[in-house]
Amino acid sequence: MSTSIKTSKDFKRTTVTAALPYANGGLHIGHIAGAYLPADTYVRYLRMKNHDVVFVCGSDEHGAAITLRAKKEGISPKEIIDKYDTLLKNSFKDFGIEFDIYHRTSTDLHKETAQGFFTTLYEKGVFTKQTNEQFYDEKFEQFLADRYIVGTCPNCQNDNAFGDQCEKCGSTLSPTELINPKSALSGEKPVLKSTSHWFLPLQNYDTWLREWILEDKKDLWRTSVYGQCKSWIEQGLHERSMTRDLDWGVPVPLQDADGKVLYVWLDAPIGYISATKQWAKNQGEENKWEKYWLKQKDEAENSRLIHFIGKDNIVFHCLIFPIILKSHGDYILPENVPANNFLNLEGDKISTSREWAVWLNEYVKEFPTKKDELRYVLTSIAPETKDSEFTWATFQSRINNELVDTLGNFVNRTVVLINKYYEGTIPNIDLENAEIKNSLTDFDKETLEGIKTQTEKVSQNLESFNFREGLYQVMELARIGNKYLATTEPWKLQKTEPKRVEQIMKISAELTANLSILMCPFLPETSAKIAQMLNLESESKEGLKWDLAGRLNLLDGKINKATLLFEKIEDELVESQVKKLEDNKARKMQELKETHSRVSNEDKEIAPIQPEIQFDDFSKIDIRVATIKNAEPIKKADKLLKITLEVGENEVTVASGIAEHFSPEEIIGKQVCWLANLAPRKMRGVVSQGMILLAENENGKLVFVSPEKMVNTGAQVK
Ligand code: B3M
Ligand code: ZN
Repeated sequence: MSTSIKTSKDFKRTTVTAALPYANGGLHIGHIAGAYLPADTYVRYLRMKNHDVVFVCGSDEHGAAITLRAKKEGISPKEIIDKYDTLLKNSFKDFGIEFDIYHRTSTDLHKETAQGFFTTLYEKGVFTKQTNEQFYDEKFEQFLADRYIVGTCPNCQNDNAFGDQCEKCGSTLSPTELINPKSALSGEKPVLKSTSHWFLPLQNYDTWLREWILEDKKDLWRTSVYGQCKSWIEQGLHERSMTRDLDWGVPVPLQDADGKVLYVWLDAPIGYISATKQWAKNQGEENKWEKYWLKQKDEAENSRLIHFIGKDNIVFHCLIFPIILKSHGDYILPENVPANNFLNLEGDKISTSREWAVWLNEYVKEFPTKKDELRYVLTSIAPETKDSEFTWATFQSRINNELVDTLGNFVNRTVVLINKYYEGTIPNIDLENAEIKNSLTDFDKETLEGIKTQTEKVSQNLESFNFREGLYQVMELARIGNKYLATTEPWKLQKTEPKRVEQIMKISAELTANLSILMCPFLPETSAKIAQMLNLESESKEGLKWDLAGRLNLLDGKINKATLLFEKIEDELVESQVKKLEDNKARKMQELKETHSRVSNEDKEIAPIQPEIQFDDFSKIDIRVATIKNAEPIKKADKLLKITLEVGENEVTVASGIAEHFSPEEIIGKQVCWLANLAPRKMRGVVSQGMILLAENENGKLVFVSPEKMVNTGAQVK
């Protein structure tokens, strides 16, 4: 039996989550359109209704992708997550996405919460321990998490599919399904090696999922979400490993699990819970989180859980996380998961690696007064039912033709005329008075009815997560207003029928006030500007109250002067933004090409090989492994560092021309190869013994020739 559509009024409270962005990159408009803007719009609506809602998000700081990036940048995962957690948090804040808390999964509170979940499920016997073959990189001596394995997707032949997912066709994969798998660390073919992990047997929940989703959510969840769940369930569910051989993540809280961490997709959704716990702590009410996550004694007191995500996260939020919550037993389950599809950009997929993206922090910095414009465009083209596309030309046309010419024009004419005809005083007409109503024309009544009709339509669409249609219905009210003024033409009647003009301007003012309320969840800054112009008092710090919408006597007394809501987007802006994208793409492609050509040996120019020598010649040189114990600059010698090497029991000094490539502190402790029996020579007052061996990389930077693993100093290099 499918569940009837319940709305916010059917629940005491709502817990809204937005997908935790990985802390290894910035936010682009695809992320915003995909999950965060719809979530923020929805929560603003709930707050306007005084509904008890908590809105949580935070940085997803574990997972292979972060360790990959750390390796690539030669820094630690901690440095990566600290850098991007700050960028993510500031980007959301500067754009006006207003979470109740933006937490992070590297905190101890999250670790305890996630480990607690694992232990509960473990003690309930939910997991099955299996020893199986996993891909292992022999060069890096590391098991490879799914994300570390790259290969060809068996479904769409995409050569850059990951071991867990193909981002091109969205299919979920397992590493052994990849064609020609390669390690993302060493680039070499990984070997299969046995290791033990704890699996979640999804197949054991098949009957429950068929009831909980296929029956109960049939008319409740979006078709695309329901359809994806249906195909997963009908394809046949199987166990999935919930632990990984990684040195970065939430350690598995078991004795025999050294070096193993929780699978990021087990730990991350629990991040919603730990975020709510932290939020409660910040409120000084440590247990306040419970009513937003735990089943209450009286089921009617249960919070409603809504997950806002992109379509690539559906399986984790609709199948895996609910199974974990259900297995635990104390938690509520998601009521709805209004996942969006993907947003494309200027005819291509948005790509962080190719820098084919409009970054949120860059947009806010370049257009600090155009946040609502971006909200408007992204909601108007939101990929709610299928992928959609952002172009700067669309950005321009939507703003100029809809925001400026329709919404801005109507509001401006109404406010200007009321100031012009009545010095800003709203005509004192009670539109609910029967006698007044009878004196109105049919067109007046139709227009007033439009206020109520549009209020109903906008409410219904917000309640059913149809934000694109909801915003369209807000704009429909602005179109009704424009048509009303254009048809009644009050500016022609002012001298002959002043009383009639008072009616027209009162109706226009009340319509404008309703516009301010209805647009508030979608365009908060514009709503506030209109409310300020109309002196439409927001009753509390949350701003306007939703229950004012649809009413006809919201305004009385004086209003303020008109202020400009939007300015036209000029062609130059569109051209410069498209050029910026093209330039970025060209630069990135050039970089990738240069890196490729430099690294691919076949076309690399190398220094000519020295004349041939005999083995006896070679056996004369003596190269040893040494450890750099100390390093310091040499006075008046910019290029030289005075290096002290530990060689077995001895210490030797070498003057090495690497001062422009390394700072002393960054090389202390490094193991190097040292040419031991090169005749000593005096350099800038330092007697240099032997020579440290270095190579020059593709960028002309010097790199040490070091043993692959630590060895005793003094060891001979043969
Ligand atoms: N970190 C975001 C992504 O897949 C992922 C979401 C976690 S929500 C618990 O891009
Ligand atoms: Zn694919």
